[in-house]
Amino acid sequence: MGVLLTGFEPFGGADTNPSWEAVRRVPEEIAGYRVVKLRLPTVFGQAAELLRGEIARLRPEVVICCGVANGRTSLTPELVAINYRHARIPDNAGQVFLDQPIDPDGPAAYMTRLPVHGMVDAMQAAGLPASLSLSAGAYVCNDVYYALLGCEEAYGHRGLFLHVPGTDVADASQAARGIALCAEMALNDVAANK
Ligand code: PCA
Repeated sequence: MGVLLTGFEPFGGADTNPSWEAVRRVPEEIAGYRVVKLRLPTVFGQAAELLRGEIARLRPEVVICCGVANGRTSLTPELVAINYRHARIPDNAGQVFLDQPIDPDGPAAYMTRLPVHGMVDAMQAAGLPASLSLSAGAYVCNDVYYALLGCEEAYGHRGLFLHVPGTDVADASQAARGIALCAEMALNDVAANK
């Protein structure tokens, strides 16, 4: 297998989610590797479970999960996933979590082992707005990221979360180019460190 890419369904009353609109537009093959795409529900716990199941089934080398972060002014690879849920906006199942751990027995945080600084540089060099983010928040995106990095040892993939900005900052085809660039760099990194 090659790359598993995910985006989210709409949430918070929106009709579309720019993360899924971008993921849909990524080519089906990157650097000779197959690309599989999956749309995740914006639901705490459920999205993470679905993701883990697909990783176990497909055994991809690289997994890049994408979500929208409205208000951001660039494409932002996320360095860190934290063991924390805190959001006033309900998820799509109506759940609200305030000030709680994701996993009471889990580590406080995980950091991606993929080259996020190089990804930012590559996206900028391609003329895309990009910068590093040090927090994926405490809503469903962070929940999925914590699960993604937490199962790397079990399944052997390398994971990254990438937040895309609103479409006023980067339209779907620009965001798709950014995702494809990050995926290519991740695949190269994995191949170089085999
Ligand atoms: N963004 C939300 C969840 C789904 C999405 O696209 C977040 O940043 O947590």
